[in-house]
Amino acid sequence: MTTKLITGGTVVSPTGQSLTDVLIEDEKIVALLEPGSTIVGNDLKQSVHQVLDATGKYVIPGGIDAHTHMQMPFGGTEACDTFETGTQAAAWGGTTTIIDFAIQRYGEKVMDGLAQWHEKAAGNCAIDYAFHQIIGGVDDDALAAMWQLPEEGVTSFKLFMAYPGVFYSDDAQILKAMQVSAELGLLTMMHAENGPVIDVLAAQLADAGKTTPYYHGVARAGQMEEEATHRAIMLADGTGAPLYIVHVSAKQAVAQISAARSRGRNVFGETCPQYLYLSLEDQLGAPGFEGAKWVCSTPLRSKAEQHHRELWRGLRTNELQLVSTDHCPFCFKGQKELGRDDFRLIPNGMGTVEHRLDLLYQGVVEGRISVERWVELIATTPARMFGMYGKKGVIAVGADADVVIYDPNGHTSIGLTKTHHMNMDHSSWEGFEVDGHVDTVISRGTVVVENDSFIGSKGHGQFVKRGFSQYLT
Ligand code: DUC
Ligand code: ZN
Ligand code: ZN
Repeated sequence: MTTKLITGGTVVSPTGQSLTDVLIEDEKIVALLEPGSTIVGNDLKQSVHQVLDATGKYVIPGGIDAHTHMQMPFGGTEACDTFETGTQAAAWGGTTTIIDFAIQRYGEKVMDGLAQWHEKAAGNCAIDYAFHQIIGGVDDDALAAMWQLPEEGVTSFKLFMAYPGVFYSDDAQILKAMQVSAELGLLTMMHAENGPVIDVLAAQLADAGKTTPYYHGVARAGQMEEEATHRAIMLADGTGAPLYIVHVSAKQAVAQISAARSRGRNVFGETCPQYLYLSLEDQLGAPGFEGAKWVCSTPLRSKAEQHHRELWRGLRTNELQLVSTDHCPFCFKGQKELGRDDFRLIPNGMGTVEHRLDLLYQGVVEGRISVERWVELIATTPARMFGMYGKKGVIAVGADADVVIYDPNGHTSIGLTKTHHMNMDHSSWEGFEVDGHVDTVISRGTVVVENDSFIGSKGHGQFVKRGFSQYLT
């Protein structure tokens, strides 16, 4: 038995904060104590194996990134973080659980795709991990296989209204998958962009010689996200399926989600740090081919159109419920470069898994969200949304000891030669200077990051079998 005491810190939950000491025994939190309490002995600091001083710091539940793509084959190449490098980078940034996407494509078996993802991840992760299932080919076989997912601990699946010929599902396929979702209580996650229309617009731009990364953002117009979000909501409405819209970037999509929620529908929305800070003008429009670093879908949107403001507002008012990263990193050399002559060939995705807590904390620094809401967005709601609450997402007796000691007075300089542990040859966040610092990260009772060093190990992370979403019961 190993015991640890986190002392002097302020424990933050979505409902408040208080000076509380946290006692950990092996992998679990076993007591929350008033500082100085003698209820479990007069000399607790002397009798535990390790004391972690959190004076002046926040003590928060470990972050849960509910949307990552480690070593995902995509865009003619493969996302360059492995489960090993990606989960280490996540740990550096205070994330102690990721939910990655297992993949099934047209003609493939769902259970084979899931088994393949287990093979990739098992024994390689520094932190705990769970899976969603991408259904990239909705056929009778896939529909039948969906019934087995809950017992595998996979209670959510992603469909794509974009990427024809790759992961795309047409409306009839979406309807059928949603019927299963409604019956089973599986959460339908939707990539909501009108792919067939986007592909025509992209071809027209390329034919007109508009081939730079900027036109990726032009082709994937806001109307295409708005329309697909609306259509997904209507299909969910008709079938009764619970719906979760991933990587929302357009303010019009927020309005669609918000309207559905006001009608009492089980519709949820996630956004990502890139949509809160980066833009079509500044990043996709960077000189030369530089903008390729920020080609992702949904795309970065126009600064002038005030999407950032509306997304922050949505996060504050609970029109959007959580912030994930859609971490899907590609190196510039040899990967992003595939599209040097044609933006359509640039692999879609960027890397953020390491920086989500810090980037969101800027919302607290700038007065956009409260510190309690920060914790809710990065840890507690992901746990509740994806069936892990109690074990994850909360500092409470009986919960896994996934804990971050966060220094609000610290500072983090992000950049390739500064803070950067993802397996990428560039940082999507180069030059970002942020207030706040992840000091200590504990994963199931083991300190994995301390004193600006990673001291965890490959294989410490375990697969988390998830239950059904707490928002649906
Ligand atoms: N969008 C991306 O940018 N990358 C991975 C898949 C996706 O939907
Ligand atoms: Zn997507
Ligand atoms: Zn994604």
